Amino acid sequence: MHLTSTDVLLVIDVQNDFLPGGALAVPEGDAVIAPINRLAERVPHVVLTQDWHPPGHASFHGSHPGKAPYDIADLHYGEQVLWPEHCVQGTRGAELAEGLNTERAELVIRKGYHPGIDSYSAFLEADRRTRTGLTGYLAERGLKRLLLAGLATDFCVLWSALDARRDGFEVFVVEDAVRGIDLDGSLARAWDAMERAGVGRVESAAFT
Ligand code: VGL
Ligand code: ZN
Repeated sequence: MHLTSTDVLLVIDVQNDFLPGGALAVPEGDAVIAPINRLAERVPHVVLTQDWHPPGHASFHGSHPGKAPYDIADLHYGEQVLWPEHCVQGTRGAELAEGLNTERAELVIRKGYHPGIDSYSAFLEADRRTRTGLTGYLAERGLKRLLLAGLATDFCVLWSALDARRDGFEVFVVEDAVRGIDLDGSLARAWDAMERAGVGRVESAAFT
């Protein structure tokens, strides 16, 4: 696939807590690092996201007495999966993965920092009203095509891909540079939803 000057590698949540041994480990999560690092040397622009929750965040099961990890809660904006406590601001688990090449990152956008609102998407928070600013940033810089990589395929990558399409970007997910959590079939549903939304799939080897 031919790269152009308006292409961006958008790397979602490659943070210690999502890697093996982390608080919300994604199976094989560390396998995304090598292909992302290769892509980061080739794609003209690189933007990273960082899940960045305050202690006691509404997406943590511990913030809801009687709830267990992966239960569903009814929050003011709708249903929310309750996660183990993860990516707490300032902790080691919230840091970007050690092996991740961040040198070419032009922007690191943090999300999920409002105490009462989660944000899987890099663009629009879970209340579906609060914007992160990323659409404006990309638009103002004339960046048009997004290559998505990172964690997790069926949550933050999925929601970011769908919102990017809604905001008019061309979107490809780099298949070997993402890994999923897969709660009750969520991974297959995610690929399906992305296909229906016009999200393309590509292998990192297509950019060598
Ligand atoms: C994520 C669950 C909770 C993700 C973030 O990065 O996919 N998943 N917070
Ligand atoms: Zn989170």
